[in-house]
Amino acid sequence: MTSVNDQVSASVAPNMVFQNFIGGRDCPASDGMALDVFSPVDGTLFARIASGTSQDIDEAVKAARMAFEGAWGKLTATERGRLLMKLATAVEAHADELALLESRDNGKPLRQSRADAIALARYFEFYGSAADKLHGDVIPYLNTHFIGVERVPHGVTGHIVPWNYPMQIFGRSVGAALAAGNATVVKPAEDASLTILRVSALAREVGFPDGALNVVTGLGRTAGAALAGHPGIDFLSFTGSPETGTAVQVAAAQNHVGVTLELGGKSAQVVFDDADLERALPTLVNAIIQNGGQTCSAGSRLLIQRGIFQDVVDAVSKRFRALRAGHPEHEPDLGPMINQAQQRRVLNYLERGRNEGLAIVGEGVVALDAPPGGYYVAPTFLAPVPHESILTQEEVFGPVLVATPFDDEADAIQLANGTQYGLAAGVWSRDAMRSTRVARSMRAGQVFVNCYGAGGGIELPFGGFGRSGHGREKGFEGLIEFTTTKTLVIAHG
Ligand code: TXE
Repeated sequence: MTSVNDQVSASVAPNMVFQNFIGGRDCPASDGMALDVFSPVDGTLFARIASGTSQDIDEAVKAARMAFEGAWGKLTATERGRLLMKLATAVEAHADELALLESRDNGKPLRQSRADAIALARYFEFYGSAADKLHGDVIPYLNTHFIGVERVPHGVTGHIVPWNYPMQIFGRSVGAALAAGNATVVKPAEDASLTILRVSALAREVGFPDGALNVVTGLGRTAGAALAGHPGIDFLSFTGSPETGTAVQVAAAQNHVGVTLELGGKSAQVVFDDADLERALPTLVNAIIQNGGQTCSAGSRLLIQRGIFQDVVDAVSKRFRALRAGHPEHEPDLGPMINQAQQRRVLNYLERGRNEGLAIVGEGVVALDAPPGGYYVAPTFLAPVPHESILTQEEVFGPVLVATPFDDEADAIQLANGTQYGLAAGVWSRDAMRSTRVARSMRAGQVFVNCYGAGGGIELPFGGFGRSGHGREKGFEGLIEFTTTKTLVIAHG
């Protein structure tokens, strides 16, 4: 029997081009061009993907429209749900293969990739089982009329997915869209397309009608922009940077369609002087180290009450010094950054922090097993960092944590809410009244008390305020986003 390792090694090679998936078929780019994909693990050429064109996007939108008006659109909600459940089972059965593929393509530690694959299966299960529970309403109105409000899909939805959690973000957005009855066109990130292509092949195997799910790989500025601006798209979902989010929203506005934007954050964890530190410390560190800090909801700012500031800084520094960035298949604390541009971006932020005179108080290592060409960054903890610092205000998207002291509850709330972002927040205190008060004052889409990022969060509405974007994904709220209503007014007397 071939091992998962042999299987994945045989399926990916620098001379192999992974094709688009349009109308149930693997298709090369319309102009035959392909993009090189470099492995973040060692910087070598690792695979090639189709460099999708606007013509490919057009083909994919047409295929989706045909499915929506044809075989896919004719299924009942229960039948759609069953297909998603079958896909969930298939993803779970292939979790080891998907995890290894993701770790090689994206550089995530294997355990994180595996967790992503399991979360993807759970998204399909959650949305599959919700598909036929999406009820409409009846409105009491004139006695002579019956009013029904039906929940209907938008039609053809476009999904622009980033590279940091390809499987999870694909699952939360495409899973919900399909459950609601939309046909979908997906543009994965150029640095992490392979698991999404593999899952699309599994969708074909379990019986999804051709065209219900289409994937066009390639560059954001070509394939991504063509998808965002395509007049045949009825709704868009985007996760990525605020700058690209603006371009996607402008494109959506030109076509008068809605869009959900999830654009990252600068989330604070507030540690009061009565916090259970034994419980808090591992979570405070993990919240920034998970996925190398390339997590939209990373806990990238610590706000610590002044009386315990130095003690907590010392304890976090100690933990940082034990952290190891290394080869994703050797169980490191974190793998490499996704690409050289992201590695440079993080190092550049650290340089700017040094220029501001900030002190590094805890630094991990790049392990000896990290191949020299890979995009590794040592985890870095800086304290004290003023609230106005660039490192406190801007999303670094790397393993960089900053700590700022605060005096009292009002001060903590003001600092926590004092960036342009508003995605997540954490509060650590044994005082239930205080932690509830503070949590309710946070301008963030999710607030955790005495925990952070607990569970996979598949069932929990997620999204931001301000620069973190708008609209909600995950949970039942995420399903609603992929529908609109149709009101039927029926005269009967
Ligand atoms: O993002 P982009 P990048 C943040 C994070 C990171 C920064 C830059 O701070 O350091 O963004 O990352 C597609 N029209 N986040 O450059 O460009 C692109 O192909 C349509 C936070 O990778 O936003 C990819 O599929 N699409 C974040 C996706 O957009 C376009 C996750 C995201 O890429 C496009 C990732 C265009 N003109 C980065 N240009 C989070 N919220 O979790 C690019 N794309």
